[in-house]
Amino acid sequence: MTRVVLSIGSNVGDRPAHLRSVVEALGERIRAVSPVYTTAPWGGVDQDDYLNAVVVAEDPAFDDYAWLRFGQELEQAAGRVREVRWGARTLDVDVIQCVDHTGPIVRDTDPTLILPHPHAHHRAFVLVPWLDVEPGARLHVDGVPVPLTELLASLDPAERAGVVGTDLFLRDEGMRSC
Ligand code: PH2
Ligand code: MG
Ligand code: MG
Repeated sequence: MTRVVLSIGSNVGDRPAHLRSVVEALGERIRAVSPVYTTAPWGGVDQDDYLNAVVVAEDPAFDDYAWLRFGQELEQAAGRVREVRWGARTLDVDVIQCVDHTGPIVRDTDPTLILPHPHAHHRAFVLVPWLDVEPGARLHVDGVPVPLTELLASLDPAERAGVVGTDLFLRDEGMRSC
């Protein structure tokens, strides 16, 4: 059993539909879905604004690599082509944190999966929606668990100002209350 925090983003094509495809694929495994934000592109590549959200999910049979593969399959299904690092994409599914019975999994030697996500702590587009659904959450930075509120407070205000709420929902009517 693992509990995962996924950051999902899209800045090409039908952005809400791409994000919804993740929620649909998770189905009953979803524990929380954040509001959707429109976010200024992070990483220095000139591109359109993203829609971003955070999803928390649990699966009794998944380890961290299974979540990675799950995300990659959905990225492929959304027609994603891997080209420019931090460039435009139909769908990006990033494993931010994965907790098993021992606590948050730490991986720092496998370039295909670094955990916790090495850039999460300086990305307002991850921290803001994650805080919405898990206000008490902490993220390990250099091995030390730090409350998300502290991480967010230490960001450049401009970074945070680039993350703006929308009235989009990722879950259909019947799922909103769960
Ligand atoms: N993803 C990136 C690069 N830059 N910027 C925003 N605002 N949102 C993203 O999801 C994003 C990004 C590549 O992973
Ligand atoms: Mg990413
Ligand atoms: Mg990614």
